Amino acid sequence: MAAEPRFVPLTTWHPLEPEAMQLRGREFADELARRRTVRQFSDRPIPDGVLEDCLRAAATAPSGAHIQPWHFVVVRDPALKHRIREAAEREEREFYATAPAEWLEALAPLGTDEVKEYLDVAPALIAVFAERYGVRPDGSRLTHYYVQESVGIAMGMLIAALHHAGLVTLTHTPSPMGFLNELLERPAREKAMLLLVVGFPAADARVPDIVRKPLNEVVTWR
Ligand code: IYR
Repeated sequence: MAAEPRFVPLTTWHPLEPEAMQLRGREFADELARRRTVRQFSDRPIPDGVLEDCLRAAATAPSGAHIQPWHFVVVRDPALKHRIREAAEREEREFYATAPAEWLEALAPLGTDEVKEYLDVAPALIAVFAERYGVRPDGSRLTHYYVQESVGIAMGMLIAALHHAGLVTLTHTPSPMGFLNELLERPAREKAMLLLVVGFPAADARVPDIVRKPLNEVVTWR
C-alpha cells in the first residue's frame, strides 16, 4: 500500500530583490563561463573538506522519485590511481586504434590520445556510479526511475561545485568503464558513468582554442 504524503513548510527559499536576482544570475553565469576542461594537472593536494562539500552539493540534485541513485567513490590513494590509469589506458589504446574515422575527426581539436598521465598526477579522481536498481531489505529488486538523467544532473552540479571551489576538472569517460566496478569494489547493479579528474592545473596548462555556441543557437524563446 502506498504511503500517505507528508509535507512541511518551505523554509529554505528566500525572496530576493529584482536587482539582486539580476546580479546573482549574471555573476553565476559568468563564473561558470570561466570553467575550462583541463588535461594537464599539478600534484598539488586539495585542501581538507573541499571535496566533501562539493560532493554534498552534488548530492542535492533532484532525482526520479527522490531515489538519489548515485554513488561517488573518491580515489586519492596513488597506488589505486595508478591501477585505474593502467586499466583506462588499456581501454583507450583499443579505442584510438579502432574508433571510426568520424569520431577521431570530431576529437581532433581536443588533442586527446591514449596516454592518461593525469590519472596518476591529479590528487583526486571521483568515480560516479549510477544505481540501476535498488535492493529492498528482503533482497528483492527496487526499480529506480530516470537513473541516467538523475545522475547526469548530479554530475553537472558536482562539476559546477568543484569549479566554484577553485578546482579544475576533466570529464573522463574511458569506455567501457566496467573495470571501475572491479577496482573500486562496486556491485554489478551500479554502472560507472564518469571518472572525474579533480585538482589544480599544471603551471603550464594549455586548453584547446575552442568556443561555446552563442546563446541564440542553443535557446529558442516563444
Ligand atoms: N575516451 C577517450 C576519447 C574521448 C572521447 C570523447 I566523446 C571526448 O570528448 C574526449 C575523449 C579519451 O578520454 O581520450
